[in-house]
Amino acid sequence: MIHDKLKPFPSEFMWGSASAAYQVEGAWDEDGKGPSNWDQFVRIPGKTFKGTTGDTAVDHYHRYREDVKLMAEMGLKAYRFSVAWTRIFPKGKGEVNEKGIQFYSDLIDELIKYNIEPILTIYHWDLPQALQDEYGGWESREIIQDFTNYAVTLFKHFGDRVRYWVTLNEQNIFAGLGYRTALHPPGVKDEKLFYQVNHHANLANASAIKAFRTYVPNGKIGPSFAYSPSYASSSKPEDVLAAENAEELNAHWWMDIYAWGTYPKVAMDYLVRKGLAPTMESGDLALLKEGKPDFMGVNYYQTTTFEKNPLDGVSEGKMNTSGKKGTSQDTGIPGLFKTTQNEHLERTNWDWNIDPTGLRIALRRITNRYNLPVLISENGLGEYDKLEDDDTIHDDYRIDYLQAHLKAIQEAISDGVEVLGYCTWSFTDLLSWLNGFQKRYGFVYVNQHEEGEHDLRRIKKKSYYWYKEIIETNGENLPR
Ligand code: BGP
Repeated sequence: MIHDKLKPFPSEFMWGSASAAYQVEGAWDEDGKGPSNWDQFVRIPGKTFKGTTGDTAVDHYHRYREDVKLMAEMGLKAYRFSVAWTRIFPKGKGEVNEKGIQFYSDLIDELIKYNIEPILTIYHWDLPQALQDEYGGWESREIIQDFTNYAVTLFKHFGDRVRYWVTLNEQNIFAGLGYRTALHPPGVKDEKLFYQVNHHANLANASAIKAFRTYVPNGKIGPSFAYSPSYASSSKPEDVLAAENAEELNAHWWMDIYAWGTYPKVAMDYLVRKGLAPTMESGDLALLKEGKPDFMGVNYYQTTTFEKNPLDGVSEGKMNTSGKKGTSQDTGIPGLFKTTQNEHLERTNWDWNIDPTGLRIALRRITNRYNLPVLISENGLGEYDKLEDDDTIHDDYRIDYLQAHLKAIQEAISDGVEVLGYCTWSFTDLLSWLNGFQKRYGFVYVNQHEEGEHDLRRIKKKSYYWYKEIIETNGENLPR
């Protein structure tokens, strides 16, 4: 659709930014916090870029007041952050750690003081290590009860002040990288277990949403899905079919469950044939149907292009975690699909495709299939930034990236999509899970590095002032 005039952004649009506990907080063993799976994983040699850890991260735990003040100065309308489960329950369950509750309560109050809407993510990948040790974490159905209990604790303490909630961040990524490619904890490669773990996560998600209705009846809740829309590499029908396979197994497999409580039929038939389908118990499907979200949270970074993959074709390829352009490899599932480079798109130094129109396509597909409002819970550009001698950072490439994506959102809104808000990834620079501190996303530079001097100073980048103006004008002056 080509519009001669675009609709304005809604007046209540949440101009936001996002983070996650492990990536910003630091203070990994302070004030009663227990160890998480990430605290343990990063200590295994070779797992992260130059062995970086979140022990200090960007020290948000001690500097949250300074960070929130920077948000307020910018005029930020919403801040999405996650709670570290191990601050609330150091062992995942049992006694509540009051100091953990206090930290998030203070953070929420600080945000509200400046009229910044808190968007609380219950789980952004940092599982209590105690639960991993006791019963394998997500591998066991016991997690459903423990996760629900943890979520209810948050509802009870913060439900009076927090209206927007995200249950699980990128379930598809933490299950996939944890159990398929072994790049995230617990570092397992087991395709069958991956589908089982994912089923448990679906049940935990539904169970928490069901409980939410009792404790926070006026709030809004949904998962955040890492959606990378599938393109076909050519108009050859076999490539189009490969892209259909990918959309069904990489996207509908999650979003159908979230929205409808049902697994997509063709994908399920395939997994049953392969002996990979999750084992279900009676009552599971009923619970999944009771977990309907208020919105679909979407983390959008890029699209993926697919072509036919023969039965003896490509399987797992390498991810680029070094920032050396061109070092990633294609991946695939033989008999289903394989990824291929899209020659129409530029790529970042970490080989992520830059595709603003893909975001519009994502929003359109979600709206057409599920008819749910969308919260864009993450979008941003990870790049090298240079701190100049005069303490400036000229991140025009980030401004270009975000501006083009905002334009695509406005076009989607003009198409008829309901978008609740836009959270950039991220507000301050933070730790990129596998890529260290050199892959930066923030509006605010943090002087933190793998090596050398790092005083954790906060410095506003050029993009900080750009987003401030976007917010002030409610996105009115985006270039056409
Ligand atoms: C998402 C995660 C974020 C964040 C972002 C950027 O998948 O939800 O936590 O890390 O991706 O990814 P990366 O840090 O790998 O560049």
